[in-house]
Amino acid sequence: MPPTARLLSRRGLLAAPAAAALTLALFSPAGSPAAAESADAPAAAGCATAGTDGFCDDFESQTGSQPSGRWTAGAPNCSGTGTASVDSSVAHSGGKSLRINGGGGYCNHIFVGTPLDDVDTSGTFWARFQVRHTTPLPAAHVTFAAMHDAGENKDLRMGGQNSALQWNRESDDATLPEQSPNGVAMSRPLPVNTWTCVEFRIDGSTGHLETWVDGEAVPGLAVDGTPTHDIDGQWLRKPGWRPSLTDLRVGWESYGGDTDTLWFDDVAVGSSRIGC
Ligand SMILES: [Ca+2]
Repeated sequence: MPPTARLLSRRGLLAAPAAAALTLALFSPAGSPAAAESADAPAAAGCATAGTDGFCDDFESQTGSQPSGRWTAGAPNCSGTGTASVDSSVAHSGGKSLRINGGGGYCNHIFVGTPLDDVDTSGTFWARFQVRHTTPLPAAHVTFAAMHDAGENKDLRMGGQNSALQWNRESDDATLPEQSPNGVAMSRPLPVNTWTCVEFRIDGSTGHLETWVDGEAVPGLAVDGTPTHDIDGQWLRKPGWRPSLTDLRVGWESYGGDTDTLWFDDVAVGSSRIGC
């Protein structure tokens, strides 16, 4: 509440609802980005308001320490110290989440994945997960989510580089945004020791992609089909990329020596925006 409204409210000159309305009038002009975002993003708590298609998993039905059901833990190519488990002490919803102890170096990677059979990825589909971690994204490249692209038989990866979030296409190592200072500045870090809502939309028919963090679009993490220097210029140099995504994995892969501990919860995919 701005000082004027607070003062009027405290003096009894404005009832609380009127003061709130004044606050909105002063700080939320119609058509502002904040107003548009709140209109676009449905409120969601855990899996309560997930859509009717796709899936949402809050991990509450997991009964053991090893992920089961739709989830399979694995370490492609080689394995080491990375581990995945169901954690009953840290959760975004309910009492359970998925915990990743991510080791440094490629062969200490670990992922927990699910097929994307529930959702049509040939057109637009949406994904949302809650993530919490202990260590700021490092300078070196890391991945904490990946999807298998059957068209390229390679992964589409989400992670970090230069301390900010990034997408990476394994087939040609293109990054989104470009890793120039201007590009990195149009992404953002992933906060530590708090839950962060990550949403993305991918259109398999156009290769377009958008990303939101805590409900806010991240301009550097978007492909719109028109090459933009520092953002999707490098990405679009590969013509005709139309991902055919068959699974969703969360975990940790470190191409330098960086380690992290991460928790994932309320992982959802669907044909419409799920919200946070
Ligand atoms: Ca949970």
